[in-house]
Amino acid sequence: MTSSVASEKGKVLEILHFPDPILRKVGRPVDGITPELQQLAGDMLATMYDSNGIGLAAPQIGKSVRLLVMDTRPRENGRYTLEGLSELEQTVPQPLVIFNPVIISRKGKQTYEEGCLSVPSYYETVERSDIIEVEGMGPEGEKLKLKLDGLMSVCMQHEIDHLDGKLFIDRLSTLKGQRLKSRILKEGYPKKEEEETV
Ligand code: QAP
Ligand code: CO
Repeated sequence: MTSSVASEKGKVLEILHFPDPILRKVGRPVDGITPELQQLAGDMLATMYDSNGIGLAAPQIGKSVRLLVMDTRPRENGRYTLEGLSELEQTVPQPLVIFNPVIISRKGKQTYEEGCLSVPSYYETVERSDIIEVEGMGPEGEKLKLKLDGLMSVCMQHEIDHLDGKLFIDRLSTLKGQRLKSRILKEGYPKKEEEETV
């Protein structure tokens, strides 16, 4: 793996859950890459892998900065494969670390049953753009321009929402969203042992 981000050595951080108010703050852009930000990206990857996630945004671990990490590659007994990834997805380096990501074009629509490490055990279908182009800065300060489809596109849009203080449960119909939020506020989240799809 040729990534300067030592995900294996990163610290596992605590993930904030809805309704934590930090998840509602808009993240500030980073000016330039620092060793602290590179360390943060490594810790976020470690945290994401530890929870079996495919994407994590800095506000989810309490940092209001415009940084997200992603790895949507299928994992087979500890190994990554590119099987099942679309042609476009195979062209994108993963794990992906991106600062200040901006969507510069969108095409078409797709739906996906999304979950979120900040809303554990709840899954709902969300409609988003199909193909997107994203610009941002990589972990060495290099300019990134990515074209994404499929799961990587969904995940990027979901994670950029976090940078704007938005959650996937805000993108459901008004009634569905309100019901889900009050249910979570009343019942909370299942404990790890009894975790199941609700
Ligand atoms: C966002 O979500 C996403 O409830 C990333 O018990 C989701 O990594 C993008 C997870 C779907 C695209 C499609 C959720 C793990 C992980 C849970 C995640 C859970 C354990 C969610
Ligand atoms: Co999320």
